Amino acid sequence: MSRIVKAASAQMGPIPKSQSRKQAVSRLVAMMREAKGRGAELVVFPELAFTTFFPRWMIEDEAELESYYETEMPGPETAPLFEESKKLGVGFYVSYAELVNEGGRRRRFNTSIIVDRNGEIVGKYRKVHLPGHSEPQPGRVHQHLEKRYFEPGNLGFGVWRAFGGVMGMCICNDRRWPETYRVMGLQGVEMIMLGYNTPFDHTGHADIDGLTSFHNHLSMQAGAYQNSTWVIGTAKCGKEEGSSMVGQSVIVAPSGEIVAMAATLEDEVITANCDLDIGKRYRQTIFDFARHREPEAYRLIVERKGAIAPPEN
Ligand code: CDV
Repeated sequence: MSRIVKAASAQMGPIPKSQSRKQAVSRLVAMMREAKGRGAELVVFPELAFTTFFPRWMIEDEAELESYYETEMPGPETAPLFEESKKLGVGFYVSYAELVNEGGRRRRFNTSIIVDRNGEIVGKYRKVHLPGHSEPQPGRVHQHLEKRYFEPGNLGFGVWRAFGGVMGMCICNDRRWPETYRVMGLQGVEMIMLGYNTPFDHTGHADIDGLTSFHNHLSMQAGAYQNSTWVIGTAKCGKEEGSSMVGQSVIVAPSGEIVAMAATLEDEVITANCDLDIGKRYRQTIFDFARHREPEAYRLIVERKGAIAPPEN
């Protein structure tokens, strides 16, 4: 018997600085309704989906900076999304800037959650791989100050039983790192959800930046295939406050094939029927971890006891 998750990726066009949370949430609600109309039970929204991508600016005024963070989830302005989720019976993934009192101090994380079809939070993740810098870089038109505004996530890469399968999540830059997928793969993940904000000028090197779209898909397709999992990657894209960001949100099958892709740089919903048992076939054959992985060999390499030194002659 196949296990189908009817899933959607709800890509967002730019959120201008002047746009309120309320307006951003109403865009998300509209896309959730559209996804439901197309039969979806799960919608994946972008990274930092309630505000503009504020790490592109050096913000010295603390009150202004903190205005981009959520201190509760749901809060008064984000609650309509949870209410709609419950009303429609549609779950979702969303990412937001989190401000929390933890361990006796104020802490800031780039966070995502999985919400079930009853509008209840079932999983929480905090971004591990923070790109960019902690100090503004001279000569850059747009900064990328995630290392200033967030600390690395402290929740690991968990998985959760939801939507009839084993669900995992990560956020944006995490998608480029094989460890992200593998840690979840070792826990039997069947679907990984992620959101991203990826400017086309992120390294400042034309040869690398020119491959932004290719590397976006390459990372997710490789992660999906090598870990026998569905991957749903959702962009916030288009020209936001002068910064151009990649779109091409995708739903990737465990084969590594893209089965749905956004065609615009605006708010756009794409859907696919994701059969979780496709992943099972890959996990039982080419990527049967128990039969084919060689943890002892990996350990030796990591400890530099073997396999690194070239032969004597
Ligand atoms: N928001 C991100 O994490 N963006 C990074 C860029 C800066 C490289 C990404 O990996 O897409």
